[in-house]
Amino acid sequence: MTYNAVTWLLDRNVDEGRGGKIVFDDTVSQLTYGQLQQQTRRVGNMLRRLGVRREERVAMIMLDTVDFPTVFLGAIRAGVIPVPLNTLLTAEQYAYILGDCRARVLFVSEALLPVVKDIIGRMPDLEHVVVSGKEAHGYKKLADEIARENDVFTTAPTHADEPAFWLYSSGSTGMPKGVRHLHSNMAATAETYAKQVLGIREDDVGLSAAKLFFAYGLGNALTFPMSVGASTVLNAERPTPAVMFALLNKYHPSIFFGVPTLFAAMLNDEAMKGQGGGKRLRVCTSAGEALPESVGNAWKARFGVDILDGVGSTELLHIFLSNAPGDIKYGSSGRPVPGYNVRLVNELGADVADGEVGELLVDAPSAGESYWNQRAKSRATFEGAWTRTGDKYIRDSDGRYTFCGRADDMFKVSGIWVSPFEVESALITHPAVLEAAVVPEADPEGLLKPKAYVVLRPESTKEGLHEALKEHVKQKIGPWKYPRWIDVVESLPKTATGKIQRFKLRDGEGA
Ligand code: 3SK
Repeated sequence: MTYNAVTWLLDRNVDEGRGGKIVFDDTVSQLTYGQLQQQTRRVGNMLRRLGVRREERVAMIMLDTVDFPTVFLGAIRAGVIPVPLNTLLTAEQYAYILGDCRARVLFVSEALLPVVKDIIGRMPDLEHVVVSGKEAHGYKKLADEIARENDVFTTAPTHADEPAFWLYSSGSTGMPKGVRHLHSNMAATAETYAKQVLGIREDDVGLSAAKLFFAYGLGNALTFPMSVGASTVLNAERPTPAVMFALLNKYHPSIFFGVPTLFAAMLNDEAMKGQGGGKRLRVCTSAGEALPESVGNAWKARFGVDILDGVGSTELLHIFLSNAPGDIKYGSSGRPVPGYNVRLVNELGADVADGEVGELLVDAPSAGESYWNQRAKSRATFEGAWTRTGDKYIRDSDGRYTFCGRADDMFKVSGIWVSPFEVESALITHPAVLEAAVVPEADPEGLLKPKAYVVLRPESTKEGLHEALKEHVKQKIGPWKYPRWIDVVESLPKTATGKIQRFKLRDGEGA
């Protein structure tokens, strides 16, 4: 039995009569489901003409415009593997990944070409560069290449269990790893989280702050709307509060997919104080890092809608633990998404009881198959049906899960576990603190104690701050957990998905 993700995501919408409906609007161009179907068939023909064969990889360094879904879905239709990459990497990081995945074609947005120009000549497998934009700068221009083709194309007879696309996961250590996702994985995230938690429906209009190259953004802005024939606004710009408020007020999306730092920045932005969330907004989602309770409450008070905080991973493609409409507890990641089973285990692999900290393992219908060319890391992460997340969680007697930090970020003070996350959560309840990161630091005796890096709110002063913060934490969570040292910094080092990179602070390179 063959199964190609594009038949389910795209062709089904045309077959069901939505060919004339706009699916993507990037504020400059729009695409209907019917136009996208034609364009992806042309991309399939183009890839064949360029000599790309099934299962070979094509890299995408592309901004969120209508060209992204055209290339991504066109490649999948042809059985070719698209590898969307973070648009904020350095030339050397791109060189590593292009070499690792042996990309035959690079699709790149014109604005990002300067970053990769100098490495193109030294990628042994790379044969073509196709530029999305007005000028091709000596390479192939995407619009011209597509225009040369016709839209008759036989979709590759792929299998549901066959890799469809790769996403690179930037763990806390080592080089990024290519996670191989299967044709059936997109439908798995849509049928579970999108339909059963978000209740996504055909009349929804989505807006995602997370870009399409992130697993979170790919689900939010491509898989989920297309799974029900809905529409999405794409944003090629940096998601600043001003940009997001402008899009909310112009397009009135019904679902806004954000991240904690953005929600906090939007709430704190003085220039945008009177701005609303748009007249259709019915729900917001948050992922990437735990959403502080104070941000969830302030957002609900100002915009009248809840933020559903959840947690997902690149390895599992989207969210597997989430709060749900009518079942929200800010500060908690919620409950397992229907269709996902979770366990909390100790160092011996035994299940822990409610109220005890354990590592979170997930049995997921959307799990990646493996990391490309990384047997040891694949074995350590994908253990049969279970995927190890490396996240420490605690489950309360109501079945809700609360994040306690990364497995490798926890540390002991006087023999007692300290979760950096708990100390950070206490710090950001102080009115002077916008963001905080906590890492272990050895005292003169060589014993570990918490050290904090804090970003202050614009109006705060440093006078008396250190003592005030220490006292605040002692009061909130107990005397041994307070940070013995506090550094005030401009910003915290974070991954592309917004997770604090504590290992950089531990190694002294990030602040
Ligand atoms: O960081 C997350 O929580 C997340 C959520 C959905 C998909 C991917 C990721 C990394």
